[in-house]
Amino acid sequence: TFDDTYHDLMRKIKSEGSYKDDRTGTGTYSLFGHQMRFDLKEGFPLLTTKKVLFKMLATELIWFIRGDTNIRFLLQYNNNIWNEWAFKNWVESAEYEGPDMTDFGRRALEDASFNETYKKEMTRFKNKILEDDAFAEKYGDLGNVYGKQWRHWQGPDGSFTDQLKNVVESIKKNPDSRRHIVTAWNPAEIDGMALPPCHAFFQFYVNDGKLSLQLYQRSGDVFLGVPFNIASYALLLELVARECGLEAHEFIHTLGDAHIYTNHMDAVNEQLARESFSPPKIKIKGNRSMFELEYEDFEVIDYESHPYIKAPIAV
Ligand code: UFP
Repeated sequence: TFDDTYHDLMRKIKSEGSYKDDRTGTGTYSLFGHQMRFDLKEGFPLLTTKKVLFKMLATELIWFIRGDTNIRFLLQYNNNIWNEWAFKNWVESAEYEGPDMTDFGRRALEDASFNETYKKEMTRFKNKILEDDAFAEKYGDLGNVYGKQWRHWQGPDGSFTDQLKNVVESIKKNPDSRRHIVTAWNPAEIDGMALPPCHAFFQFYVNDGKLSLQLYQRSGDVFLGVPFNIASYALLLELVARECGLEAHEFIHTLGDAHIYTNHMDAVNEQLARESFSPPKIKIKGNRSMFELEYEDFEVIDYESHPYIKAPIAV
């Protein structure tokens, strides 16, 4: 099953991974280069040995596909995964006059009373993004993130490329092409980015009426990030296949630095001890183009899972 494919990676890191320090100061067990294959005929790869929040990855994917880079859209779905990046820009700006938020991520974990102040400031920030158009435009926009690279890639001469529309057109017109590529890795813009793209580069492949997608992910937090990344790209493959009148075949997930943070080991062992259920199915309702889809057009059918497992995120 899909869960086995994922559990194999966790087991392999446990047995063959080497200890490695990392940017966040947490420490990881890591190995370099691993590939997983998910055949979408078997269902939709939303893991069942822990609950994965489909709404979060689906609304994020729609956000990328729209080329939107402003967290306001995500907040409208109560999706908070990108908040910290926008909040950082706000509290570091000249206009911010609230309590000192220097190094808020680490301090919120270590200091309970600071955490209260931080949560209050974050709530105010979120409400202001939702209510105040000018504020949202100025402080909700993350700039050079996936949506921009997929839909408005800016070349050195200032011209824009819509990589996602182009790849859909090339799959339709010239299915045998070996150039069906989208890249979020834009070397000229990496320096100005808070988080250089993790899922950096993907390619489509057409054979016998079936479409496959391979992703190169340079860095994977195997416990927290990867389950999300698997479902997100499987969903993207479903959407592009539907758009092109093809059957969705394999999602191939290639990882560079595949790591488990040392403080996730107990959570990993808890998950490994669980038996999987059969995978759910995904339904895309109506006939809107993938570029106009709304979250309400998706339906996950028969998703049975073990409970969510909490683990600290490394920032
Ligand atoms: N990470 C993922 N998937 C993602 C994402 C981040 O696994 O989609 F955005 C993890 C990988 C790594 C950290 O643990 O976030 C990014 O840190 P770095 O840039 O140092 O690789």
